[in-house]
Amino acid sequence: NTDPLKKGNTVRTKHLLMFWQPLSVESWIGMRRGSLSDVKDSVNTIIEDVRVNGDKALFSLTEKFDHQKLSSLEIPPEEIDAAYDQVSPELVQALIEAEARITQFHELQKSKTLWLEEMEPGITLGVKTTPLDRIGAYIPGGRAAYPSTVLMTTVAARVAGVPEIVVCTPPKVNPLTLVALDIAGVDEAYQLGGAQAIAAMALGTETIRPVQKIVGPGNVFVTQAKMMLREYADIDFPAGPSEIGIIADASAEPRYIAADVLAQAEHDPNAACVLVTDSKKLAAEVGEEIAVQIADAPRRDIMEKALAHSGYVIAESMEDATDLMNRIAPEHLSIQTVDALSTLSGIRHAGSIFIGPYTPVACGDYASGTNHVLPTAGYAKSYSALDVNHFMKRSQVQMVTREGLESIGDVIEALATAEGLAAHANSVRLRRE
Ligand code: HSO
Ligand code: ZN
Repeated sequence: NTDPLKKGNTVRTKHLLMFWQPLSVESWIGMRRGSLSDVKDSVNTIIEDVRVNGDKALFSLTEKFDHQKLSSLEIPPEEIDAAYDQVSPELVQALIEAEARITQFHELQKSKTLWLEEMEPGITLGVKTTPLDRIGAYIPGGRAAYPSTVLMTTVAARVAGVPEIVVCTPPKVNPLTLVALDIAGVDEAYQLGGAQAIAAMALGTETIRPVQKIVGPGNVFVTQAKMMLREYADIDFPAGPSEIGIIADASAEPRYIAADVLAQAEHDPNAACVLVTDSKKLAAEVGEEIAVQIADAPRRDIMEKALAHSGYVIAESMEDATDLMNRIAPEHLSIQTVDALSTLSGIRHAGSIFIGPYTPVACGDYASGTNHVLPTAGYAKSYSALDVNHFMKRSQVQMVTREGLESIGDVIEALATAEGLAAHANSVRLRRE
């Protein structure tokens, strides 16, 4: 019934063409990267302003970009208290429940603070794990103002044991975000957005002491600033506009896939969705469903823009589909196949993976407990979802006895001498005498 020549089907078919099109993996990959370097110069100007003028630059840049005359950089604690009166008790409860599940899942990620293992007589090796001292989380404002992101970034740090957790978020902070800051137990919160917030946290100013690592999503300015300031503060990974990849076979439910596509598309005009399937029929049905579901969607405008660079890829087989999906390395991967766990075994690159018909991405966005701060634009090939390990570092430890030194002494002395480092060799030799 999608034949455009049949009477009554014209409108629907027009929608299909507009909203849902065949795509190549190459074009997807090409579209997801880039644009960061376009803002390099303007971000550099902002960074230098903050470096030279400190707080003064933060006030003037906030006036320029956010049109706010701040009286303090810090979000006044009274404002956070007052926010509770502006949100419903049900919403506060929802945040509390989400926080509890996120905490529970992140607790499971903690490794031992110290392990030691005797590798051979007299040679004991191990690893000591320590949380970072001070971290910063960036929480976007504007269209992408998410209280849930406060929980995702800061709970992971708190569970890791980071004693000082700083948040920056653009001024005119939404009351539910303020409540989330309180529930998460954030130590310092600043009403600062954009590249200037990243510069302040990385370089430090009179008011804001520098942090060791900056995490959280952001627009191109924020992400570019994170990349450029890595000399001063480590970062999590580039986290840009949201994406979903769906790998599905003929057994999948098109309505559910369409719903997940639109859930991703409503994030941002630059969000993107790709279905990889061996079923042409499924791809067509998903297109029809998208046309139906988008009709009265509140964020239809944004969705249409996102769908303009979204679509489907027809694979020759499900193995081929898996290979294509690994090349895409999507931020979110939804697996809708008869044997989803066997599909999972072939997947190598994805930020977060959602299995089966009853696991929409929204589960992980809010409340199941997994993190929603994820590498986008194919960065899932080399980075992992935000977790406790992002806030920890590991020191390797060793303890060698006289006996152990005897076992490895000859090897050390030989290699040290070959490298022309006589003092290294001597530090072993004199202990063996
Ligand atoms: N899908 C977004 C997270 C989010 N969704 C927040 C709703 N609120 C990036 O993973
Ligand atoms: Zn989302």
